[in-house]
Formats: sequence, structure tokens, C-alpha cells
Amino acid sequence: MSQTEPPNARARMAEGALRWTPDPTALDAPVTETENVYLIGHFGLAEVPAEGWALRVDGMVDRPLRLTLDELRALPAVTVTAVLECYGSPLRPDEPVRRAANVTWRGVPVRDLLTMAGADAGADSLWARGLDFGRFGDWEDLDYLKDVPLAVVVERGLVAYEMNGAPLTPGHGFPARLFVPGYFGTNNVKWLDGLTVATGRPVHLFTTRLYQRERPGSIEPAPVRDIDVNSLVTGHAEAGGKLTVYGWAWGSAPVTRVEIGVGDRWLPAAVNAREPGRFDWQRFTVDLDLATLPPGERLVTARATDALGATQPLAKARNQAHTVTLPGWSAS
Ligand SMILES: Nc1nc2c(c(=O)[nH]1)N[C@H]1C(S)=C(S)[C@@H](COP(=O)(O)O)O[C@H]1N2
Ligand SMILES: [Mo]
Repeated sequence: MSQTEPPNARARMAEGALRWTPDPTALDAPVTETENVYLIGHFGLAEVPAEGWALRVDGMVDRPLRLTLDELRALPAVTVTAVLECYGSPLRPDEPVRRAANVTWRGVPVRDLLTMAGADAGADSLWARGLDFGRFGDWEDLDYLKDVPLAVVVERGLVAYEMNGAPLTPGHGFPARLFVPGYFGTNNVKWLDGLTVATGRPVHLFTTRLYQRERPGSIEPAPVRDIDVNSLVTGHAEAGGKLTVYGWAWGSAPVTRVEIGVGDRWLPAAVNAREPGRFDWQRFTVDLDLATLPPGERLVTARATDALGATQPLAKARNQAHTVTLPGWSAS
């Protein structure tokens, strides 16, 4: 943990955008297989070798830290299964992108790192920087910086070095990334350089300019943090005169209700409860009686509502209800 070591080198950036979204039918497993977890990198794919890399923890701390990957892995770790979801392009915030996954993360609680470093009681923010850099839209020479409220990241944030039981892949942020359960993907900084304990928000394209959203009843925009209520239909089966439709629903707040729209009716689905303190996705399933469905009807929509009463909009929203076209069925 010497302070004389050189800073991390910037990542080696591969050519081309990192933007891949699987089909929702690939997302039916309770925990999404790593090869089916969507990929986003604003500047492309970054490569950061473990050799020479160390996580820096600095800012308002008594003892700045510098932890190699081996040192990080030697600390007590926790395992958390939680949703990773992309907010979508901050330039097109109303476009539904349906990039979501439920992933098992393993890493060191941010709380422990801040205790080791002796974080100042007056701090209220944690800034996380990535080692990737480049151009985004018309902006050049950018790096990746996010800030999260210290109280939330101390309560549930991790510096994750594994997903689904294996080291992070280069695309998902090797050697380590921040992960804050319940927060949108944009906050989960990959290819982590370091964490800075601070007060207030850093001015940056990805903090105070983009990834800011309007709040009803306020002229002040709010940073993109808590995940909106959302759902995906991931499969269906037809047997014994029934059409079963199923999928996943999630949000920062637990989902309390999922309705399935067929024709002009909304039918309640069964939804698994979420345990307190967890941020994983919840199964919904519904059995539709084929005899009562309009013949030839092919569109099925899922719409979730959370414990705070927020419901997925039917249109013009990033989390608008998911409609799938199923093979036709007969009314007989
Ligand atoms: N360093 C860095 N971290 C990043 C990003 C990035 O471009 N650079 N993209 C963010 C966004 S918008 C999302 S949705 C998630 C995507 O994580 P994934 O590619 O592992 O699915 O990473 C976040 N962390
Ligand atoms: Mo994203």
C-alpha cells in the first residue's frame, strides 16, 4: 500500500463502440449467464492488465489506499445477486433499450475500504473514475467519472472483481468495478481507477450535464440513480388449453404487481416477492386460458408496478411496458 507507486496507466482502448444487447428471450435464466449480459462502453472496450494496476482510495481520508488486485481479493468479500440495467443513451432518454441482466457479483464492501482509509465524517459523496477515455458524441478527450451519495454506497456498494463466479471479463470491467445495487448501470464504473471521498458533485459531462433527469414538480434535474420499475417478457409455453407467459420484473423499489395485457384486457400475473434489502429481479408468470383469448391475437404486454406505486408507462418512456408478438393461437 505504498504511496510512492505510480498511478494506474490509462486503459488500452480497442477500436469501435462497445454496445451489445441480447434478445429478451436470452434472459430467462434467474441469473443471467455472463455471455448474455449486455455490454456498454461509452468510448469502446477498455483493456486494463492486472499487472501494474491498483485500486486507489483517496480524497477526504486519513490514510489513502492503494490496493493491488491480489490485496483486494485477500479482503473479506461479499456476494450479491442484483440487477444491472442500462438507462439507455443519455442523449435519447425516452428510448426503451431493454438492456438488463441479473448478475451475481463478488467483491469488497465499499464500507470496509472507507473504514480502512479512515473516511472523513463530513464527506457526503464518492467519486468513481474509470481508466477508459475517448470521444462521446461531439465531446472529445473525456474520461468516465460518476458520483454516488456516500450514505448509499456505504450501505450497499461493492468494489466487484467477480461476476457469476469468475473474474470480470474485460468487457464487464476487469480488474474491478463499482457496483451499487438498485442503481442504474451508468453508476457502476468499470475499469476502476479509484474512489475519491468528497463533498458535493464533481462537474463532468457524465455527472452534472448528461445522465440528469427531470423530476415531476421540480425545476432541478436529478442524477440518474434509482432504477425505474421495469419488466421483460422472456418466454411462453402452450399446453393443456393454457398459454403461460413469464418473465422478470424489477426496480429500485420491489415490484408488487404485474399485469398482462391481451386484447383489451389486463390480467394479473403472479409475482414472486423480493426479500428486504435485495435488488434482484422477480419472476412473474400468468396462465391465460386459450379459450377466452381472441383468436389470432398475437400481442402480449407486461406492465409492472412497484411498492411506491409507480407503473410502467405504455409508451414514450425508457421503461415502457414490453410487448411481444407470440405465435397465433386458435380460440377452440
Ligand atoms: N468506465 C466505464 N464504466 C461504465 C461505462 C463506461 O462507458 N465506462 N458505462 C456504464 C453504463 S452506461 C452501463 S449501462 C454499464 C454497463 O455495464 P456492462 O457493460 O458490464 O453491462 O457500465 C457502466 N460503467
Ligand atoms: Mo448504460
